[in-house]
Amino acid sequence: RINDPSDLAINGAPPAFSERLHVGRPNIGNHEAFLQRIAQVLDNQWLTNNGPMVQEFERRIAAHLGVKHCIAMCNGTIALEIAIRALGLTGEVIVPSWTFIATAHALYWQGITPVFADIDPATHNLDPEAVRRMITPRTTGIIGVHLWGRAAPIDELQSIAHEHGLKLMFDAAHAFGSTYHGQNIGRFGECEVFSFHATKAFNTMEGGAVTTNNDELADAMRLMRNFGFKGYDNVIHPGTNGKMIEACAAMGLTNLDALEEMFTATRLNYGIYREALMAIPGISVLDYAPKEQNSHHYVVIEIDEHFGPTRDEVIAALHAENILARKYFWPGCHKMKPYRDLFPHAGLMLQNSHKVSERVVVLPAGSSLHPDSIKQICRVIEMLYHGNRNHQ
Ligand code: T4K
Repeated sequence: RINDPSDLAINGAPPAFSERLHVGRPNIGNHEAFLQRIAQVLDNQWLTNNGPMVQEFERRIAAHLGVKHCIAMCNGTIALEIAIRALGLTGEVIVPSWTFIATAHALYWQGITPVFADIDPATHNLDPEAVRRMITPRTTGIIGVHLWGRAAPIDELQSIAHEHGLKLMFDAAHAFGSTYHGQNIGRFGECEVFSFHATKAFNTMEGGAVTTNNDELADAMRLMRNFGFKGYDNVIHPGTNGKMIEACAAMGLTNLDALEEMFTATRLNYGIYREALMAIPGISVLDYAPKEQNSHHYVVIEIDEHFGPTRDEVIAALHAENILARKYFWPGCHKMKPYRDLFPHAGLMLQNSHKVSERVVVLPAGSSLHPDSIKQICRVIEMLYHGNRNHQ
């Protein structure tokens, strides 16, 4: 039990947890059902290349989201790259800097310049006014990111795109299970791109998908995902290998069956964290839009000067307890090596991103995390506050 600052590992006590707690612990559905599906894959002797599991997975995802097309892919990054190419984006594309590096890389990898726009510090999502400021004659598109599963300001971004003749798509890597104005994420913009990586609320181990209501775009992406083949021996489009394998689709179908259960657990866990942490001075818990649905998969807190220990000291203290909290997405894409040389002065336009990046801590979560562990993590954070000389 952690009842006093002297019980903390940084003060010489044993760690609060004997095993490491992870931010990205996978949510996993029924093991038996998964193994049965894997047996089916082996019996089928069809392991990849648009097999029956992938086709069923695509049908079920499209129906679940209420969108015409779901094109399953091997991961979210390749799905982003294919969507960007299928949309014909070139020149400059506006993205937030406060996102996982894959959003920027998917553009840069294709010779497109990611132009970083600032965020709204209350939601961590793109600030539409900041997007306007970054438009130049070379801009061809905007990629909004629904960070932490909270929808980007879709209507505002759509108006800007419309006004300036830009293509709008979304990186929905975090947003499976989220809504915007009560409608499922997955059907906005030209297309939306999901990641189903192991660490995501809904996972296929590795995997991703693009969803869209645009028939032509869907056809192009299906070709591009499979080297551009239309039938045997006939390549009609440039392409790559973006295919999802059957084993991943089997995981996806299994997890889809368990979605309600998983999200109920993550929602409850988020609530326990929130209640315990809100009472501690200097800590704020990033909330989710109250009228919208969300997987509540991410527990993101910000630490300000009233807390005492700095954010980095908190991370170090949590790691000493085997609580592997992260500072996603510090320091921001614009400060990562491939981009900081390109945009040495980007920071001037990205002050909210910078401020948030210095404060954020992402805490362990996931449906398998026990509420008692959450209470213990919160006790550690509380004792870090009380242990600070300034508060005694
Ligand atoms: N756009 C956005 C906004 C994204 O967040 C991402 C991915 C993408 C695009 C690209 O989608 P993908 O191409 O990945 O489908 C992880 C994930 O690899 C990445 O998918 C994710 N975002 C990102 C936010 O997190 P790392 O480098 O931080 O992963 P790693 O290995 O440090 O793992 C995170 C934590 O999870 C660790 O504490 C270990 C734990 N973990 C991880 C795995 C894989 C487990 O407990 N079990 C596991 O199976 O990037």
